Amino acid sequence: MGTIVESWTEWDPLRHVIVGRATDCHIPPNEPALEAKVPEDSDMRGQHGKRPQEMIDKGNELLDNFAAMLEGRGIIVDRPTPTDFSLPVTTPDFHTDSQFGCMPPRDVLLTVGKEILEATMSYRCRWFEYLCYRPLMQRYFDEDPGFRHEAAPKPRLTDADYHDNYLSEKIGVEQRLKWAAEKHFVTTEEEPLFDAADVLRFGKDLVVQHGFTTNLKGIEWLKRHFPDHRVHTVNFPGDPYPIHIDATFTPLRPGLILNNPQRRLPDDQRGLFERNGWEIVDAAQPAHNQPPALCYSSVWLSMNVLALDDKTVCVEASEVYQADQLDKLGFEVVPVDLRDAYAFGGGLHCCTADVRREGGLQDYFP
Ligand code: DAV
Repeated sequence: MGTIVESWTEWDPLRHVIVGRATDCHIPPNEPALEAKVPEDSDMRGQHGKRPQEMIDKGNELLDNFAAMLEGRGIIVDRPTPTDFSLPVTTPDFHTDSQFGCMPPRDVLLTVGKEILEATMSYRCRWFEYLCYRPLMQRYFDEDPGFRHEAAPKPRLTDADYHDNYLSEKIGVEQRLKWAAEKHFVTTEEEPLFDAADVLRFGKDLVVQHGFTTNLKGIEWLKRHFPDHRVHTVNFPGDPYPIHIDATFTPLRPGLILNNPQRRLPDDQRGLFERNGWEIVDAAQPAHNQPPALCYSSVWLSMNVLALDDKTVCVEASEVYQADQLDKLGFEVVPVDLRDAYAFGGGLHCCTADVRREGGLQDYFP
């Protein structure tokens, strides 16, 4: 009863959120999009199958605690309904032997105003992940007469979607950085592709990362889909594995953005922010030298923080340098133990998706 879907930014006061689950999460078999993303020295190379149950239980415990903490602060929390991720995905165009999970709703669901848009995704193993959120979408549809439930066109994900020179275990970081600088990513321009976690919401402006999981056609599709927004394309040439913007570029409040110092926004893409007096500061160093075991993401999940409002930020509890920096920038820092859930698909921003934040549509870059 009484759901309202509406969220325009990453920092307005959070009132209702989805928190993912680690349940039944699988390491999917190899496929082109994964081949390009799994770091060359990763302990995940060559492995697939259901993740160890004790790690899943621990991940769920941390996600449940995070959800309970948010509820304790008066925020409504909903959870996805996992499907059976051991099932294969077969379409007329591709087959893969198992699926992924539903820990990072941020990758799948893009909330813009009163709309929640299901992203195309670009991994075959994540093709059906939206189904985990359909019970919630149906309920929001019934409860909120203003809710717009949208889905981007499902992609075909044939081999034509992937550059085959990325399909090698040994490319080397130097070559990857060269390709990133040339904007040569694993996904081709065959059809529109995007993950929701490549998009940041700044009121009337949407900032979208062009990289492995979002191609230029995907960004063009978003432009046509949101004609009342200004959609800006950014890329971060320092990132050899560019997926998702939320461990790279993190807006915290109007006028302030954290930027990963290894993945700086190029000077020629800073105009929008500089003209409007926004400050882009280097994020603090991560507290860890290595990601946890069986984790896709880099140590920069340190900056994958969740803003509860423009003065309060949830930071992973072991990320002491990031917490200290945010404290000095004037935020109330809420430490959240989540590191043992990183392996299921990310940090505090990844494992959530907005349903409602207070505040209406504003133009921050007039
Ligand atoms: O730095 O590995 C992680 C983003 C997860 N949504 C990284 C990017």
